[in-house]
Amino acid sequence: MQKIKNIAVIAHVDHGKTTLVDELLQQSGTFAAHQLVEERAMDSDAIEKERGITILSKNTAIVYGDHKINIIDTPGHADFGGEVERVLKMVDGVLMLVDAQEGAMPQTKFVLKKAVELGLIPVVVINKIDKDGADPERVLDEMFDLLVALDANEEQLEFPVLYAAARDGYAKWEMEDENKDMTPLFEAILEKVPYPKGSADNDTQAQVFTLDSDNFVGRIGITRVFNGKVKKGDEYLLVKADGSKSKSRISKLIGFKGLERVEIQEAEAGDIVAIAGFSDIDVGDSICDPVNPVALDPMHVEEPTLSVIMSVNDGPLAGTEGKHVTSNKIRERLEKEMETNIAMRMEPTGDASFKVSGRGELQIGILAENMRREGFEFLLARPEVVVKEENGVKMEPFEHLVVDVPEEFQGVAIEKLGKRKAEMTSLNPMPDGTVRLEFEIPARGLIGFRNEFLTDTKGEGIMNHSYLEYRPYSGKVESRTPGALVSMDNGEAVAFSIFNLQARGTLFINPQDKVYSGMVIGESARPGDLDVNPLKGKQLTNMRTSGADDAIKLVPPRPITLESAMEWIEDDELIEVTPVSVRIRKKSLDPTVRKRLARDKKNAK
Ligand SMILES: Nc1nc2c(ncn2[C@@H]2O[C@H](COP(=O)(O)OP(=O)(O)OP(=O)(O)O)[C@@H](O)[C@H]2O)c(=O)[nH]1
Ligand SMILES: [Mg+2]
Repeated sequence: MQKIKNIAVIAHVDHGKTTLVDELLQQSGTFAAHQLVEERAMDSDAIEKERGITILSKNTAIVYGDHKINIIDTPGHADFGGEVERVLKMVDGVLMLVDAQEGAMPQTKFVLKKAVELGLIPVVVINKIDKDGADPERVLDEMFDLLVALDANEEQLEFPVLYAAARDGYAKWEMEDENKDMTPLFEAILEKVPYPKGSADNDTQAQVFTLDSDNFVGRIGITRVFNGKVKKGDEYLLVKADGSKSKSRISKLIGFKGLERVEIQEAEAGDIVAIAGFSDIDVGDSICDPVNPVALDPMHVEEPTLSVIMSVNDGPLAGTEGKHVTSNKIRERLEKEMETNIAMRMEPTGDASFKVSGRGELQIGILAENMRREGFEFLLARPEVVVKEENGVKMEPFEHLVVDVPEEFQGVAIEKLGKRKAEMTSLNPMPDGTVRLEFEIPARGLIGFRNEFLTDTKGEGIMNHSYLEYRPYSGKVESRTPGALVSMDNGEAVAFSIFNLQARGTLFINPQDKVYSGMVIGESARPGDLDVNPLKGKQLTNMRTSGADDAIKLVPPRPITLESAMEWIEDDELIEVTPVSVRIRKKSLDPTVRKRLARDKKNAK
């Protein structure tokens, strides 16, 4: 029987997980000498490459001495915490990375908490010790205190610690040791991570934790075998979360080797393999012995905290830019997403609209971004937190927020967060002259905060947050103050009128951009919406050429991205998403209807 270790690499965003996995792959000799491997090889998806972040967890396997090490690289952004929760149930140990300068951050706490709850002993890797501001001693203390605060047991408190610079390819047991290679980290994995429990002699029990597809064999379940064996060609029973069962043969069994996949004949308890042959295989499903099936616990991860209404585009430009525009197409696509993404939910809310829930704006934003790249077109409303009722009390999600600001911006940060119902829990001066402020804040208060925070701190503030828990509803929080500049006409924007409108606020559009009545073309400098005309040409002569028009010097518009739009919009606004554009519009395009609504709202106050 093969000796196997199963580990997940977990950390706050950007603390170096994917880079570390690169080095483990390199230094284990998994790649052939001539094989060209790009940086952060595990971030294989297009959006991951573009943004330099991991979105989906991915697994790989290396051979080190007489051991096989299955490694799962996980995402660090708080919105993908559900992904990490699920993966942790598939491994026997974790490499808990922490940046030697930044120290324990909100998502460090979140993932460590989940690991501790599952009884895993973290191998703490203090990474990026090459940084000028690195302070490994302090960070080690922080990690210890964090484990104490998380009620870790005696054994967990005696966690092993290594110091590393993943990018430079070394890890060591003591700071004084020489910077050599990753050998100490390999040793730590072999010595400190327990072997898988379970036995190849028991009845088969395996569980799917990620889905994948293959052009030739269809749906593939990436599966941890907990007991028994899985063999190509044999028949097994698939047990779903709802208890329903179906029998099928394994048509193809795939093992992992570095970045490659290889066909294998069988795999034993303890291993991680990809299985094809079950047409409706899903995340959380158990693959069991057909005679004596004992299903594993279906996976429950924490519920979504944020939701957005997605609906069919009904604006004047509908259908002009997208390929898939109907409610049926959107429904099919969302249903497909929910099969693999167990941290998200979807429910129809009308004929042509769906409520999509997830962990945060980025998670929902990435889904929307993927959809537009696939040719979809749709509208998104303002994100709302998922409010629950517990014993008759209205509850809402709270987040743990850490902001790092230069000292002079401490006052404004505290004041603005106060208005958003944040409570400060600590204030610590950092060695680099910044101040680290920690808060507990209703998730509602964070919507739209990032933009304001960056402006207030002249771009120097850094904020990070992660889900904490549900608490009683905290009352009204402040939202956007500036109004919108709303187009009152349909057509193409004219440079001359954009030039004149610059005095009214910040524009989102360029000359020649398509606009329509009710579309938001900028942020007003004042509160309250303003109807404006971006089509008005210069009154002098109709002989004017577009060349003359170009001569006007315009301030570059504020670019609208999906996520910045989700942060910015109000209840009465929508985002129009198409493969080529992201626009903001008023819910009701008719100016008279809008006036009446505004009046009603005012009277209601
Ligand atoms: N100075 C320094 N930088 C590092 C080190 N390791 C990684 N980095 C850099 O840190 C950045 C983030 O690295 P990633 O490996 O993508 O981090 P990650 O934890 O996988 O990030 P997410 O998957 O998005 O959570 C990259 O720019 C790396 O080059 C290190 O040891 N020292
Ligand atoms: Mg990564």
